[in-house]
Amino acid sequence: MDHTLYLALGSNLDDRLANLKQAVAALPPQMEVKAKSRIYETPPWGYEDQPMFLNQVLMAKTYLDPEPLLRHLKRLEIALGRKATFRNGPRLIDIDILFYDDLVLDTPALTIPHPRLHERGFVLLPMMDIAPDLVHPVKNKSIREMVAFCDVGGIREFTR
Ligand code: PH2
Ligand code: MG
Ligand code: MG
Repeated sequence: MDHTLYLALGSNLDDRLANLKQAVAALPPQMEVKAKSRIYETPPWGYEDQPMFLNQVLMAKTYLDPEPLLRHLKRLEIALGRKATFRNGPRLIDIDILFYDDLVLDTPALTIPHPRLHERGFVLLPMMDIAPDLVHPVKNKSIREMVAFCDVGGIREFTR
């Protein structure tokens, strides 16, 4: 478990809270969850005509290398019930790699850090809960600095 990983979880179909909880529960033994943000309800970004999302970010340790990790997460999404839709469309569960150590990687299959995280309030605001001082290895800006420049309108903590 010698790599530090940040993951973003999102769901906007069916029982969104249960979907996030099942995803967190499904991460071991390949990943050991060390920190969880609060859960936020967030307006859909990119394609607006769909239900509100629940979003959460996690810090975990893993022994998997990035490509096997990505393949594993894709399999998990399907096992948790995700069906193929369109880009930015509704999904039962989305599990995205945000950061992996200080790694900067750009291949056709995988870009780390996540290429759009710096402009997404639904990622940056939850990241403020668990790693406000984490510095983006490409932008050279902390989460705290990036969140100040992004739109967090309509995002609220989710409480039932
Ligand atoms: N995920 C997307 C596209 N748009 N909007 C919100 N609020 N939350 C998401 O997780 C999200 C999104 C693509 O993965
Ligand atoms: Mg995503
Ligand atoms: Mg995804």
